[in-house]
Amino acid sequence: MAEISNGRELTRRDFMIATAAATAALGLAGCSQGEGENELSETQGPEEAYYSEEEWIPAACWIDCGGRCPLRAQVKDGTIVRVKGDDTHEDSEAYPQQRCCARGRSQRHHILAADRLKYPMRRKHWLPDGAGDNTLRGRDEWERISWDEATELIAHEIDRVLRDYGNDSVLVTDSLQTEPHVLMNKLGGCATMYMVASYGSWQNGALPIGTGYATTTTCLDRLELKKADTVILWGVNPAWSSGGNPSWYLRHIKEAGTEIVAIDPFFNDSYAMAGAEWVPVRPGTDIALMMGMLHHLLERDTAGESVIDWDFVHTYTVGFDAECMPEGADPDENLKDYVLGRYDNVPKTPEWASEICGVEPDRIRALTEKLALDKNVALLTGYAPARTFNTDHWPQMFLALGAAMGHIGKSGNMTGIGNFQYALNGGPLIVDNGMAYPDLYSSHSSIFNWPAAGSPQAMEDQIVVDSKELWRNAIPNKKLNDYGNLLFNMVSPVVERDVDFRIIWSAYCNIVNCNPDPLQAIKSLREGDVDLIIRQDINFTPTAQYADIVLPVITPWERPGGMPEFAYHGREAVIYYFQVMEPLYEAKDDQWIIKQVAEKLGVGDDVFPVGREAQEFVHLCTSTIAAPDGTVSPLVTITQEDIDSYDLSDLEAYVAKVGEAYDASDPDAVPPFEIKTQEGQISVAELKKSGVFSVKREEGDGYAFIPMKDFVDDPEGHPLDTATGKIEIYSQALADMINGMGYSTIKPYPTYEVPLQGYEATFADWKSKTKGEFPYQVINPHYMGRQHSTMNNVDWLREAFDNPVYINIDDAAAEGIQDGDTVLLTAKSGRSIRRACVTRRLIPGTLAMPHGAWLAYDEEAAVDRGGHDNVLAPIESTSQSVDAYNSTLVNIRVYDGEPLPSHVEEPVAMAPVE
Ligand SMILES: Nc1nc2c(c(=O)[nH]1)N[C@H]1C(S)=C(S)[C@@H](COP(=O)(O)OP(=O)(O)OC[C@H]3O[C@@H](n4cnc5c(=O)[nH]c(N)nc54)[C@H](O)[C@@H]3O)O[C@H]1N2
Ligand SMILES: Nc1nc2c(c(=O)[nH]1)N[C@H]1C(S)=C(S)[C@@H](COP(=O)(O)OP(=O)(O)OC[C@H]3O[C@@H](n4cnc5c(=O)[nH]c(N)nc54)[C@H](O)[C@@H]3O)O[C@H]1N2
Ligand code: SF4
Ligand SMILES: [Mo]
Repeated sequence: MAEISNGRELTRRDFMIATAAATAALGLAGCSQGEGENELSETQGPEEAYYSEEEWIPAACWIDCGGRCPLRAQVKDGTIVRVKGDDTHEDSEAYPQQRCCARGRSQRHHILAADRLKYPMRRKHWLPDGAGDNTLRGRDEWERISWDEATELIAHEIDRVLRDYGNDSVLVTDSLQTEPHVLMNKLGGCATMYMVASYGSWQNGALPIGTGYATTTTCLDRLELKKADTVILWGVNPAWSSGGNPSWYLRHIKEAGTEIVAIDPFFNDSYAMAGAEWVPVRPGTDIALMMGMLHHLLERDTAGESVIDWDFVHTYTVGFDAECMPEGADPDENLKDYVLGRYDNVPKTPEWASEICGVEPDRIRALTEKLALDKNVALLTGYAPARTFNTDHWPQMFLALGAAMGHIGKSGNMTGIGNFQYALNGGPLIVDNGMAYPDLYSSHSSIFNWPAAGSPQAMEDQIVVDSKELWRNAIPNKKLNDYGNLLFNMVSPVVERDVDFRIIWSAYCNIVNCNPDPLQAIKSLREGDVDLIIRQDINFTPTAQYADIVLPVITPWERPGGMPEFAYHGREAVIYYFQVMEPLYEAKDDQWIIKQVAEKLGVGDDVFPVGREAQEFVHLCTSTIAAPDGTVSPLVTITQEDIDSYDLSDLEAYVAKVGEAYDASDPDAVPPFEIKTQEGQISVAELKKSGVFSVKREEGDGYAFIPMKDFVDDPEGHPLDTATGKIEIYSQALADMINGMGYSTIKPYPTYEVPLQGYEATFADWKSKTKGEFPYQVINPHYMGRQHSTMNNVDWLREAFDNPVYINIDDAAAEGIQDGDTVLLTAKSGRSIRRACVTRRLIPGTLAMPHGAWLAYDEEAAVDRGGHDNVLAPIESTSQSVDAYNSTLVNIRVYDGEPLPSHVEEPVAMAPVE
């Protein structure tokens, strides 16, 4: 077992290069960064390693950042001495290197960190059979236990709870199929979770109106984006939240002479890099802004100007005006008349919009010029603006604005999502990394392919809970407002159900950290009847800290390699990685853990019948490349020699078993996987050597992607998947779905709803504009220095990216706050302290608190010292129950307690068992 502690082998030079590059490229001017001499200077390693020709081995970067970049690790005597990015070929626009970001370059400091979980641990006052003291969760002592004890205790508890309470009492807390789901499904099923965290109101607001919520289906590809005259970036920040190549694509778009406009409360680093014109807008007010723009256009239209593409509107949409209503709908329920104020006597003029959104009326009018009919315009947004209360009409209003000017379905035009995975480069995957298991088909996520993913429970019967319902209702009241399975868009009218969660089994999602109101979560966990919380994790994250049994897991650096679970690396590249080090301490593979528990439960050893080595082989065989016409063929050439080089005995046995059940007469049945040679584009040896395969792109290569082009070219032949076959600016399906959930109700067409927590709610009196108790709106930009909570422990990243709260310079002056002051933020749900970064890059009245820092709650002082965004975030729900982090209401003042040190000097939670 390799014993490597934090930073031991790192050189000062490593550190200097990484931080200098990162801060130079992305640091915000005017903010205090860490000042201390870095600790790593004591840890001199072999300086010559930097220059040596030691072999570079392809290594994984796997976190949920939206990217998948190939890393290359230099290994010496079993230790990673350096990490670099893709330099396998010259960099060019047609054939870019798949470059990694500062987080990828810092993975060593994540994996080799001193706070790695080392051994299985059990909370001292936890006892089996529900007999322990749960009030001590998060403040108890820990003791080291053996794997045998840990898995025995878990098996005992699962067996007991299944017998006494049934399958619905075991909650596995991730919305994807994780390893614990696989076992629970074999045991008859379990309750699972749905995250309303990510896509905001695009998640359920997009499909019913005829668009999508993914970049792959709604964004132009990177070469098509260059054909736009204007790109409107509406709340997107690839420089921070889409690492890898997207920022570079943005640079090419800029260099093509494209005008770039940014509509955002925050002048982020992407806009700065692209030299964008910034239109500062208040959080959660974009619908009002869009309505103000549309009102101006309608007025000019009435005056006889040709500013609206009525042909487009009437051919491709329903509900925009009384002339194109869907059958059966009241013509007096259309967007145009609503915006003109015919229903509520409130014309949604630029002046009306300005009072809400903060953009001056003339600027709102001028903004419409950017979308002019005779221009190619890309209206490109992300999820952040829709992660606010009462924004169910965001996608619909956005589509309406794009449709009004016909910026849909044509070369150089789009109205859609272009952030996160595949940012600024939409379109179906050209190369795809296949799947890990041979018997079920899914092109994107092999997690869904795990055996027994389908449980004996019918999907409609499975209990699915979102985090807000879990903490505020299901645990304390044993009641659940059940509205079906949102993940699969299987929403049904709400019914109240009794629930009694006795075991929470949590791998991956950091549930105590990344969901609103962790203080309510902790209260529920201490006071409710959950008998056991199991946490599998890499570091001692907040979810581990509040658990009962903690299990250390290995990372993709420490287990047999292969291809990543998700093909997020963009449509043009696939990557391959190796195991680059031995597992640290007693950390184990998630699949190994599940097998041990399964064995103790007598389920047999076939929970994961195909091991990692064979899973890697299946990935290689099933990875594909698409021709420009969409025809798919194998990507990797597999020779008999390749087959012989793998131990495939488990795969052979499994395939034989699956094959027995295959019914060739069933047209839906997938033929059994065959272990055979195949001809592809790259050999296994070549792929393994470089760790990456990319497709060269050029204008006219046939891979151009224009969302909705088929529909716009031939609306009859290629109708959209909606009730009317058109873009539904009036969507009964949307309204029915959301109204059925039982929170607030919406109309079938876009209206402006005053948000539960939004700009208006910052006032005690709106008319006189008298501010209330919580006068500021907080947003949570996804932060360069970590990926959600992951890597918050990394010293390099902490030093490169301090973790302040950003405040506008005028607000700071009004509050008596200086740059670097420690400030206290107070919201309805909790309090947090941070150092202030005073900036001109934020609209007044808004604060930006980077997302994902770990909760470090001081119970005595009732304050979080970790800079944790969710301590402030509201646990309430409106309409589709989006987690509404991006307009959390707070007040801010200089903190009168101990000032905070810089981020790199802040303590990292350490597993107490050494
Ligand atoms: N480094 C890093 N990268 C990540 C992640 C991470 O945690 N760290 N998380 C990944 C995940 S899972 C996701 S879902 C994506 C998230 O990525 P996004 O959904 O794009 O979210 P953010 O990066 O938070 O915000 C993008 C921009 O929207 C702006 N914004 C916020 N609220 C509003 C609003 O109301 N109106 C307007 N117009 N703009 C607004 C912010 O100021 C910011 O400039 O990022 C992914 N990438
Ligand atoms: N306030 C606020 N909250 C937010 C957001 C926001 O903008 N503001 N954004 C939201 C968004 S968009 C999202 S997607 C969610 C994300 O929420 P989460 O998915 O909960 O966030 P992560 O930090 O990615 O959690 C991943 C966890 O999995 C662990 N992990 C990584 N690899 C492995 C592995 O191989 N095995 C095991 N067992 N564990 C592993 C990591 O250590 C980490 O603890 O957060 C949401 N929360
Ligand atoms: S963008 Fe994501 S996958 Fe790529 S190096 Fe950064 S953290 Fe890793
Ligand atoms: Mo997300």
